[in-house]
Amino acid sequence: MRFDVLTLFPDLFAPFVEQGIMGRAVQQGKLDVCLTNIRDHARGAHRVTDDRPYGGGSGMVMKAGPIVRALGAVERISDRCRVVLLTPQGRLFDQDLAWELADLDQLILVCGRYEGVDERVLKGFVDQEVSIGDYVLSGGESAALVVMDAVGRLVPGVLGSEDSNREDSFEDGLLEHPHYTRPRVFEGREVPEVLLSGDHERIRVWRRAQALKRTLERRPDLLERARLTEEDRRILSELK
Ligand code: 6GU
Repeated sequence: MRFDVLTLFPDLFAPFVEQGIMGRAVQQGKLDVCLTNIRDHARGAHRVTDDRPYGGGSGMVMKAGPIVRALGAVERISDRCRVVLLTPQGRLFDQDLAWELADLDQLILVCGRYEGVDERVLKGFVDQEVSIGDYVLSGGESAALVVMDAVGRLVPGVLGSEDSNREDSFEDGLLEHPHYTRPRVFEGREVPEVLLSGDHERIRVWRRAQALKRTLERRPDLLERARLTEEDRRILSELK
């Protein structure tokens, strides 16, 4: 899968693209990350990319021209391609949208800066607006990294073992059970006995109950959409 990022700050992306899971996937050719500096498509000696808002008010607005020309310069490798603008006005990003985007061959991420982007970029040049949460960022760059991380790891072959996705938080709509590793006692705190028992069925049931308990306590909203088995419902009614 290919990601294209249109940004005024392409240098911000290097450490994420070069290291960790993403770095390995790029080296293995499973992911491709192409950075376009929007300023390279601005005109005039000063390469201006923003201007004052019509109607007045504080802050600056990103000009349509440089963004639209930058989009025009991006090579389209497939029809299975989507142009996404990162903006707090967008659809809330979640695991369902991550799966949907992971099915594409190419995802073009446009990072807004300043107070916003000229509205005329949205009509005809952008397929979808996406927000990563209800808080204010100073630009879409960190949001683009979040989207690339969440989407990239769903691309086949990017994670070591294919099914590590399935066990992750949110894949069945629940928070994860707690994890422990050595030592068995850390500053007087012991690992739960069940995890040392070697009884795989007991461990499975305990973990599931822990996941349900945490979700009930911390994110009860998730339970309404979670995929629950009969066993899950029995455990939940006991917890309540
Ligand atoms: Cl995608 N961009 C900006 N600027 N702020 C945000 C956001 C995106 N998502 C949440 N806040």
